[in-house]
Amino acid sequence: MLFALLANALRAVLALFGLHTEQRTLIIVGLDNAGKSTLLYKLRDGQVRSFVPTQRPVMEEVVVGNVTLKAWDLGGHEAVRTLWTQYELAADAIVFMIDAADRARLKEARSELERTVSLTADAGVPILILANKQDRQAAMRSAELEKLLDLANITCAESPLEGASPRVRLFEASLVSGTGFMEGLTWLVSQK
Ligand SMILES: Nc1nc2c(ncn2[C@@H]2O[C@H](COP(=O)(O)OP(=O)(O)OP(=O)(O)O)[C@@H](O)[C@H]2O)c(=O)[nH]1
Ligand SMILES: [Mg+2]
Repeated sequence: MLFALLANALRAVLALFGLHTEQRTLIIVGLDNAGKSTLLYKLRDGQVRSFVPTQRPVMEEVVVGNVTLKAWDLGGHEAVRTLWTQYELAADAIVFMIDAADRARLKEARSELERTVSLTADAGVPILILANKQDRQAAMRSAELEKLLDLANITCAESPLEGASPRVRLFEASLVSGTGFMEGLTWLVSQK
């Protein structure tokens, strides 16, 4: 008992100095232009910068709370989407990025989301949907997006027990304004 208390206290102190963190694998997917690379580097450097479209998987280690995430940005163009499955099957957590201002491509995003949710259902991998670009006037808010994505139906086969957290959650975010994404990631790493 005393030993466990001391070990926990030691872990808390080490975490404070960044010396002890739990490691998990995070996969960032979503259509091209959704903001995946922007998220990865915002998490790494705290800044937004511009990128050429991602051609191959890129990994950065980032820390959220006291969890160290090996975060993989897989790229979203059709040609690289073939890689998603193998990475998703090895994921501890997934971020599915959506450009909330792009109505024209929402159907395409929905179909990729549905595939990701069903692929990871057995493993129960938590999925954070980030409805990005909320700084844009055309951005759809969460209520509309949940309806258009048909989120209730996509996840209907796995309704959580009453009071339990759902496995798939949508958060509004803007990487440019710096809003929402950290709340979403904090929820994601709180899921075991
Ligand atoms: N207005 C606005 N633009 C954003 C936001 N986040 C990212 N962008 C812009 O969206 C564009 C695409 O961002 P990327 O991060 O390169 O997108 P990606 O998902 O990595 O795209 P691929 O590598 O092609 O799959 C860039 O011009 C970003 O600056 C945001 O929160 N608001
Ligand atoms: Mg990219």
